[in-house]
Amino acid sequence: MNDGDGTRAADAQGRTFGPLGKALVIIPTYNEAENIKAIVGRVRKAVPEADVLVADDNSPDGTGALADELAAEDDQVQVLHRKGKEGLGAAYLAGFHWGAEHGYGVLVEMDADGSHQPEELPRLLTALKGADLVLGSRWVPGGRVVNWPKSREYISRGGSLYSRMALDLPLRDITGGFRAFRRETLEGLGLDEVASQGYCFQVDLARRAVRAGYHVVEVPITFVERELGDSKMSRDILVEALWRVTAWGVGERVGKVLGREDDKRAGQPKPSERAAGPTEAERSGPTERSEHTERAKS
Ligand SMILES: Nc1nc2c(ncn2[C@@H]2O[C@H](COP(=O)(O)OP(=O)(O)OP(=O)(O)O)[C@@H](O)[C@H]2O)c(=O)[nH]1
Ligand SMILES: [Mg+2]
Repeated sequence: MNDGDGTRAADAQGRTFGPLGKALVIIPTYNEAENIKAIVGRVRKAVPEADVLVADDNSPDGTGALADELAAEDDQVQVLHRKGKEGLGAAYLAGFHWGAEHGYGVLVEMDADGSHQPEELPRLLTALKGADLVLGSRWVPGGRVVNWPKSREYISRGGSLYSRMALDLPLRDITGGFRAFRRETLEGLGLDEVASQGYCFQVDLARRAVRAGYHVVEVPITFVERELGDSKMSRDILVEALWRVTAWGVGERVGKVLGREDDKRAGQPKPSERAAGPTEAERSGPTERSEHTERAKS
């Protein structure tokens, strides 16, 4: 991989990746007044070349106004004021659209509460030189969580394990929200159809990226439990994740069975009978096929 100026990089399978454009770190906020200034300051210091977009859902605690103060002092900080609380997924979708419209080549997801450490951003961005999508991962070797009660760890590990099995994904941390996307990757995910809001928004994007054949890399991170402010995690968010992941898993399995029946009727060879590798149509599709095996990098 050419890590120098990043003009061209290749992964272990020999696929080459184009240069990374300018990065936008999107920070969704709802009542993060105690955290917003510190986190934006840390991002600006850790990756001075990147810009920051705070996507605030009209937080009653005045987070949006504090973000405006930061933006007034620093041209590389912008604020997207949204009309009310619509969930993490909607805030990210709005941030992605804003970033694409403004020509950013890399879109980063990061929480405001300090759980995602800005000092780890350079490692994510370096890994993105040889990938379509990089996931900050707690559950690959080298990844860990700090100050989490065991109950929270079980829920998170269980959520990733269930998603991994139900959706047959070769990934370890599927619910995490510290990620770096190439803009072209986001453009290939069909974001207009994404309706998920809470944790399952992250599962949905990971699932779409793997299904589209993108090269997804997990990089170990140290996740630190928030010290200030309140969690927005709720029972509703967990229930939404559970039913959506289950529905996707069932839907995909039914789709596969029906697809096989259609192939038989049309006299097509089954996928297992086909010569190895993607078809010409798949190769020339918008999303160049590649391996998307999990690989931990440090
Ligand atoms: N704009 C916007 N941001 C949100 C919304 N819900 C959560 N967030 C932000 O999304 C990030 C993650 O939310 P958290 O409450 O930390 O959720 P969590 O990390 O799963 O839960 P904890 O580990 O308990 O902190 C934080 O920056 C929140 O402020 C929302 O509805 N709108
Ligand atoms: Mg949090």
